[in-house]
Amino acid sequence: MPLETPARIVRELTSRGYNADREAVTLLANAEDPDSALDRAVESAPEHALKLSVEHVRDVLDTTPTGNQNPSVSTGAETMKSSTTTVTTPVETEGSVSRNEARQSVDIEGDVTGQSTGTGEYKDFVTVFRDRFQQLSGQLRGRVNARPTNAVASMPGGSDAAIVGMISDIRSTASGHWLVELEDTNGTFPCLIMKDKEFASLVNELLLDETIAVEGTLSSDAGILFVDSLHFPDVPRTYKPSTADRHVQAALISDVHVGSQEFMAEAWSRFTSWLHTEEAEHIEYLLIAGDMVEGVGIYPNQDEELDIIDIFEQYEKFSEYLKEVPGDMEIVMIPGNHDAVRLAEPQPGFDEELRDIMDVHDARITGNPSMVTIEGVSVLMYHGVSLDEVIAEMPEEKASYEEPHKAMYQLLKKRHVAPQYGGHTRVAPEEKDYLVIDEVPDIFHTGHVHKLGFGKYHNVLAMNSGCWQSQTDFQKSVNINPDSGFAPIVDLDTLDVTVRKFT
Ligand code: D5M
Ligand code: FE
Ligand code: ZN
Repeated sequence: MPLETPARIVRELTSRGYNADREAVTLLANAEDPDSALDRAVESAPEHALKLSVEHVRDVLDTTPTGNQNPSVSTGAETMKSSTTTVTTPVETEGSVSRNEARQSVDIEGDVTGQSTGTGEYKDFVTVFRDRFQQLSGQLRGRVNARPTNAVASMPGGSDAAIVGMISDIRSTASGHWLVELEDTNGTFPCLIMKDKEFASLVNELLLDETIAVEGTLSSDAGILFVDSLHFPDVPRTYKPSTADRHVQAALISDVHVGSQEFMAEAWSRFTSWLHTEEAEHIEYLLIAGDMVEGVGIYPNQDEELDIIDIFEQYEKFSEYLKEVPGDMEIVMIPGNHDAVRLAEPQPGFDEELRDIMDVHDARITGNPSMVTIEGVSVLMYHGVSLDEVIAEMPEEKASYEEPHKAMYQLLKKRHVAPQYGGHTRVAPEEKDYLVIDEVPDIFHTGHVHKLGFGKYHNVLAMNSGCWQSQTDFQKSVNINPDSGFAPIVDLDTLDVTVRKFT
């Protein structure tokens, strides 16, 4: 089989257990006899090497009789433009450009890995909820003149008052108004939102357990607060995101689901081959927001659709696919609900055994969620299990599978990645609440719902990446049409987005 294209070189190297810098791949592809050049490069590779370096390949090529160094180039570019997306089939190009590894930078904060202290006892839940309340009420207190619920209860009837609390109950009254009960560390207080208030439509955005502030007037017996205004912790409207100081891009993906019969191996390889081309030379980061593998026993009857039934074999296969990614790209990944870590959030990054399996590419593995800063741009990575909940609880126009980024806006507004406790999202009690969005991110990256959608919320780029799995039987049964085989690319210097399709 001729090996004239970078894509084939990559696949061949991968099958032999090697990863390579893009420049090394290009050199091999441009060699007169790529087949034998690759053979020799692999044979003479240093012992224990996982990655073929440019220098090594150059040495190998220098010792060959030289000939025509021009590769055969096949171009098949086909570009379709919509208002926000460019959809292109990958092109194989010549040239030998390498990424600027010296300038790449990745910092990680808010990672629970190795920090977990929770034992799952009741007191731990009390601790984590207190911490959540402290963090979020702190964000709100500067904006209203709030008093504790017990102090409000002893104020004279008719006074103006403000409360910051977690929502412990939402009920509609017989006359169609809304009774929202707020809880703080001193007790609870009933707050009435009249249906004719201009902000009454905000009630359908409220989730149990989220922290809000209200201002209003007390009833004559000071037993209830008539709400005049409602505040979310929110992202300031004037938030100015940081950007990179050079033209560099990141591919934001998630939900690879290796091991599933529906994993789209061809689309994946088209994507990774494209990463080796000149068109992708500015893409220096690959962020993967969870669900690397299909896992086992995640959903009922899932085993009927498994291609690989052993979880470790799934990760081994995943790591084979990871090797196809150019060696000079930085990869950061977090787990999702299909991965082999605890389901409860915050989820720690993978354990040593799985890290060993996946260390082919020096990928950074961190917890779900984590704040990852790349070249000064902070990216909050969160798998997104709570999105199902937000979508289920809210009206279509505020959050839907068709516009998953709007559900993300709600999380930003509530400054918490899993505001409602006790539904789909399992929360593990820790000393601090890792799920609070304490710092506003420049980019918020999630996945999980297998739909592609993005947009800006108060200047923060919310990106829900699609998946690399075609429609499963379950998804067919509930009419979920996944967006499979897309790679959204973000310019880190402008936060502009281009979407590439690989199916
Ligand atoms: O889930 C992908 C999406 O599909 C996410 O919105 C949940 C939903 N999903 C998929 N399978 C099931 C089952 N069996 N029950 C309920 N919801 C499901 P992911 O977990 O990323 O595969
Ligand atoms: Fe998934
Ligand atoms: Zn998921």
